[in-house]
Amino acid sequence: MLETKNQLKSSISKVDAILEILDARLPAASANPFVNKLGQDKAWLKVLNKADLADPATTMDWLEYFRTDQNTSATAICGTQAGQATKALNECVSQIRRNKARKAKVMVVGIPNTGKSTILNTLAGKKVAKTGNVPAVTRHQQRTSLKNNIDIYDTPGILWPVIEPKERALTLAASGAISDTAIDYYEIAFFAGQLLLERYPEKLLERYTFLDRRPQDASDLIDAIGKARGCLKKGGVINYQKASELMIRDLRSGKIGQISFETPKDIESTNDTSQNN
Ligand SMILES: Nc1nc2c(ncn2[C@@H]2O[C@H](COP(=O)(O)OP(=O)(O)OP(=O)(O)O)[C@@H](O)[C@H]2O)c(=O)[nH]1
Ligand SMILES: [Mg+2]
Repeated sequence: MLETKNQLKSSISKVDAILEILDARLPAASANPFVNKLGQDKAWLKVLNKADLADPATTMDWLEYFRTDQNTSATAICGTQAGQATKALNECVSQIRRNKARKAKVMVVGIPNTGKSTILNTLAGKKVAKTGNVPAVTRHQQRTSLKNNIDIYDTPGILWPVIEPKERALTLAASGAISDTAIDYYEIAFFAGQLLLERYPEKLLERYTFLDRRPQDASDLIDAIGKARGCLKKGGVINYQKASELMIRDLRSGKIGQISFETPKDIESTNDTSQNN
């Protein structure tokens, strides 16, 4: 971990610009606090990727929050869309003060599974980096030369050793940024289920048509999914692990709809609470 951090610190010092790839569904929880402290003198663009999976209205609120409250450049994209990825890269490169004859060096950073390598492939117009829907696919830094005199560097996603508070760890786990073996599936599904019931109950009813009413709580929801989808153990007992996996898979793939796990208001209320304590 320390080695990765030191490597990153030294790599960042050698580039002109940073594309910080966040998950649009969780732009605060997916921001690495360590990365934010590095390279403050660099051109910097926050990219809210996977915007196709996030609630569009909440993404607009996040962009407003970053641009206005944080005075930071930010954009939202779907990393597989060439037009959107190129626009983000150009926005980032345009911030660099350089002699145009010199190559611009841009580094893509972020936590695991936010879509860094996908964006790189989209920008390159061919598969130059391995991608996958599990964390820690990229193992080494990799340079790719793009058009317009730009060199882009893909990096392995990094997390920090202790993720606190627990809610943040669960948000990251629900999105797929933390390995599925790190936290109990039922706990992730329970957390995600509560969030869905509070914020997107209508989407749940649309996806799970077998629900004839809004479930009382997340355990009621997981129970209903287990029964309807035949996640049963011997003797007809519900297999909660399987039912949880099923729900999380639906959530991650967007089958429940465009879902944002957090809003700027959540951050403001967390800040207010910590200031009052
Ligand atoms: N729906 C959607 N999926 C995306 C988008 N960008 C990437 N993905 C998917 O997200 C998963 C992770 O993508 P990667 O590009 O491997 O992520 P990474 O940030 O390089 O991950 P590490 O190398 O593990 O740090 C893959 O299944 C991609 O297909 C996007 O904009 N929308
Ligand atoms: Mg990668």
